Order: sequence, then C-alpha cells, then structure tokens
Amino acid sequence: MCNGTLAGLIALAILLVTKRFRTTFGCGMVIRMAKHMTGWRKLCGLVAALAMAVPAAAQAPGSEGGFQGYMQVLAARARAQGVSEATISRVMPQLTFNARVIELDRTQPGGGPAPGPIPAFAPYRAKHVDAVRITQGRRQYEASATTIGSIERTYGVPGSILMAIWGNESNYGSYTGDFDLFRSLATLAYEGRRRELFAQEFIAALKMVDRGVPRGKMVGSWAGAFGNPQFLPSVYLRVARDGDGDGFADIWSSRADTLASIASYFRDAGWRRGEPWGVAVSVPDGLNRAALANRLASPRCGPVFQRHSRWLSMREWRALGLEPRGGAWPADSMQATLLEPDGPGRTAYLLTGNYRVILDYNCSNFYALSVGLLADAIRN
Ligand SMILES: [Ca+2]
Repeated sequence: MCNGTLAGLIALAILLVTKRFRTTFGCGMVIRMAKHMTGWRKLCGLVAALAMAVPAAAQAPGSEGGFQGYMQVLAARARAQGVSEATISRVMPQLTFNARVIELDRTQPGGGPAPGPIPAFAPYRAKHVDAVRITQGRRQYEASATTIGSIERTYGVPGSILMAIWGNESNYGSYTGDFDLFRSLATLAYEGRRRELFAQEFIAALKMVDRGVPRGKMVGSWAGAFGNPQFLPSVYLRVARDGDGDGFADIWSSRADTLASIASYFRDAGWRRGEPWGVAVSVPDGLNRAALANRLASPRCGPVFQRHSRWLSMREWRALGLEPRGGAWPADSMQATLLEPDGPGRTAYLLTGNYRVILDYNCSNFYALSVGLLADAIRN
C-alpha cells in the first residue's frame, strides 16, 4: 500500500512549481516514470519519486526531530529513576544524533549479515599477546607492585589478570575512545536495535554525573564503554572502586582505581582465589570427542560455550591421556572443560570456572584465552 498519498500529492504539487525541485530532480524524470503507471500505482510512484527527491536527513529514521522526541521519553524515565533535574537539563538539551555511531554498530557481530566460519585463534593470539604488550604489562606490573599486593589480598584476583584485562581493553590506557558517551548511548537507544540495553546505560551514565563524575570524563568508545577497563556506566555504578583513597573511583587516570575496579568486577563475577584460569594441553590422537560433547545449552553466549566440552575433573582429563604443555597439573579435583580453538592436533586448553569469569567480562573465547595467556606471560 501507498501511505500518505494525499499529503504526498499536495507536497508534490507544491514542489513541481518550485524552481528548486525542477533543478535538483527534474520534472521530466517524474513524468517519464508516470507514463508507465496507471491509477493508484501512478500516484504511489509519484509520491515515491518525491520521497527520493527529499534530502535523506529529513525523512530517515535517524532524523533529528525523532531523536529529540525520544530524548523527552528518556528524560522522563531518568526522572522516574531519581536522576536530578540539574543533571538532565545540563546533559540532555545539547545532545544530537550521531550517524557515525550507527555506522560502526552495523559493522559489529549481530549488526550485519550472518558471520562466516570461525577464524583460527593463532593469528588473533599473535596480535593480542605480542612482545610489546607483554613487556608493557610487566613494566606496569612492576610500577604498581605495592598496590597490586594490596588489591590481591583484598579481592583475591591475581595482579597479572588485572594487567591483562587492562592491556586488552585499552592497551594500558593508551586508547580509551573519544566519543561523547551520552551522545553515543542516546543514539544507540534511539536507533533501537538494542534499545532497552542502551536506554538503561544512558540513565546509568546520568546517575554517574549525579554521583559527582565530571561531565568532561564522560567520553569513551562509540558503544558506550569508557576508561582504562572500558566499563559500561551500569558496571561503573556497580563495581568501580577508589583504590588510592582520594574518594573518587577514577578509572580514567588512576592506576590504583583502575586495578581495584577490575578486581572488584572479577570478585563479584565469582573469581575463585588461588585457582588458575586454565592450562594449555596436548590431546592424544583418537580422543573420543563425541563422548565429551557438551549437551547443555547456555542461555547466554550460546555459541561461545558450545565450543567447550562437558566438565570433567583434572584427574579424569589426565586419565584420558591429556598432558599439560609446560607446568604442572592443577589440583585433581578441579573441574575443567576442553577447548580446541584451532581443532584437533593443535594446542588445546583445559578451562576452569575462572575462565568463565573472564568470559563474563567479555564473552568471546579468543578474548578470554588472550587475557589468560597474556596474564601468564606477564607473570612468568
Ligand atoms: Ca581514587
């Protein structure tokens, strides 16, 4: 059906007599199109032709008018959740739609066409666990040794893991993003692909300002993550900690605050003190993988967990002929799943419950393996 036909015809009549329309689009083209149509189809065709002639910004879903209307909805929700009027009126009236954010979102997994086959892990590892990142991690670790000791005692998370998260998220703070967070979050909420998620994060960001975080600090990635650990606003509100005792959880410029905040995240997500994240192993030829398949479907991050075997104890894995590639076996009773990221015959990993905590931070096997391997390299 052709909607808005009457309004379209009136607009068309006005435009047909304007010089601007004739020069930018050309009556001849519309008339040529109309000759091939009859009745309502002709009317629809004329209106469609008119629509093409109107600048895209005036009619696209990302229009400024629609965005500003949605801002009123978000402001009402924020008020209902106790955000102060001062913060709302300070932040919201200046916001505009950011088309670049939507462009970037559409290049993400889930934002465009279905992904192809899973790539090999080895090239990813070479890029993310490289000599420069290891050396920088060791240097940062040494510079923070006292702070790290205190954080390890308080939270039970190894400093090497904290370093590896920091290194993977922002290359130890060297890039943290320069998008205005409110503008990004409001745009992503308005666009609507994951509206509820981003609407909630937008309101959480307002609450951060209410809590005293300077407006100028609210800068980060296009997707709304910010600071050294690339937290989302709701994560900041939940776990950010003041590690250096100045009263402010400064995950943008304080190393102690950054590391304490990552440790706080990991403790909350269930990190078990004293346990490894996993161990690299060799798998014997002829291991019956079908018998080890995981038959549980995970409600969250399904494709990530699908690649893991079912849980067995280290003792059971040893009995099946697996061998650690350097280092010793973890405790016999510890449970682990098997992941062979590059298939049989290549390095495989036995992964503990602590690996799941890294996945909680960022649900990707390649990410979590890189964090674990970078942490091991920094520590050794
Ligand atoms: Ca602080």
